[in-house]
Amino acid sequence: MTSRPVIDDLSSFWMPFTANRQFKAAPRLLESARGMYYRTTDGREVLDGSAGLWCVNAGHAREEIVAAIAEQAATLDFAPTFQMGHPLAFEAASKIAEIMPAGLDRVFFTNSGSESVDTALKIALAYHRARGEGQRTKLIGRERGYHGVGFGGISVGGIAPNRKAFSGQLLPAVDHLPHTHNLEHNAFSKGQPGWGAHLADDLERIVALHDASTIAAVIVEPVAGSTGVLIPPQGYLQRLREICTKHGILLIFDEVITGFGRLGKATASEYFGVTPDIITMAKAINNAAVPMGGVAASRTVHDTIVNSGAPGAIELFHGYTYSAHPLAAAAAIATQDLYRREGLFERAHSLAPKFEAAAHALRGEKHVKDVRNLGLVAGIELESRDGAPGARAYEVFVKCFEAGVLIRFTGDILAFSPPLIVSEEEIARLFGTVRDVLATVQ
Ligand code: PXG
Repeated sequence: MTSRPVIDDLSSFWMPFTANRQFKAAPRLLESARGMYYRTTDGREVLDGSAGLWCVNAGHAREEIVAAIAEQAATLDFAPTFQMGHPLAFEAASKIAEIMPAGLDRVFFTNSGSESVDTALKIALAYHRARGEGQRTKLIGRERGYHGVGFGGISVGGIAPNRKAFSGQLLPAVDHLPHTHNLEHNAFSKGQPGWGAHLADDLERIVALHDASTIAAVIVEPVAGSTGVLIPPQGYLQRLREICTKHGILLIFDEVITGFGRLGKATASEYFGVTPDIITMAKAINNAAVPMGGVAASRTVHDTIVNSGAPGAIELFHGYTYSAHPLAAAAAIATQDLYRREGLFERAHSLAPKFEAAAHALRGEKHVKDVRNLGLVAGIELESRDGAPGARAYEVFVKCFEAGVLIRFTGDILAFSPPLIVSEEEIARLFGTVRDVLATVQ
């Protein structure tokens, strides 16, 4: 592969969720990728311990996906899906529907997780209105929840810095459940922690405060990823489901990170045996080869909305120019076929115990105050430096990258989510590198 000259003007690209000035002073640039590895512009190989941003679950540049996109680009580059259609849109939706929990087989396509969240929240409001309970408008999120960056997503989300600058214009009818993170009770839990199911009961308090007749939906990540890998306590999601059902509130699982094999099943819903009314998805839907997201709604939700419109009327005033874009749809079909053919969800399931052992082997290393994990996700929480939260994890991240391993961090929590094709040797290298780096960090 020919190397392009490294661009020397980095000023025009305003980078997302990045310390722009810090990055541009010492950039980290990726040039190509294959399988488990990135290659940097200075020719170094980097083991991908984060599946890009939790999204390249089948590994990079998979031939089948590349070929499907190339062929589609030459055959039908774009087709509208407003009052028009193209076959791959329907095929992609059917393939996704096949692996969703029973009954959640109506799929709306978006281009990102943020759009999926806004779509799901709007569907929840439209559903209640269609069934004559249009006063159900309140949306309940959770502290430390991440639901993307749209106004809906940051409103139900629970990350202070994501809300602060925009706080004057967040959605007004929102409340939040408490988060479930508690190291006093749950530090170094392997898999689901035992303590904390009762935190779901706070939904009863919220219902008592606002009255169920005003609440449309509860949205949570089954496993919170971006705020530092928060694993739900045993019984917690079941309890949320029961309370929602009791009060006629829709339950939305934001599976943007947990979908498509991350926990060793197609969805976290399947993994936990808890079925929500709506699932949002995005990352890994098509191996991140073309931007795409989706929302799977139950037939009840879908049919209530679609059957409520007058014949010939548009039932849901919502959609994106690129909903089910042909290249994204082609990539989704090829990716879903690949996941199935290679048994990648099962592979994640069978690797999970080894991944867990490798992560927990870092217990006792300098600065480590918690290790937590589920499926092929792990979080390692570090003690923060006095007066400089996040600085230590950032240093670990940079040093790991220099040592040839890409991880993620948020605050002082390191996050691990390799592609599902990762080998046992690569798992060992991933955590081994972090161990070596931790020993060098103050
Ligand atoms: N919901 C969840 C649960 C997410 O994790 C989004 C929605 C938004 O998706 P988009 O496609 O709009 O970014 C996300 C995204 C990280 C990291 O390293 C996590 C995300 C994005 C970028 C980085 O934790 N999550």
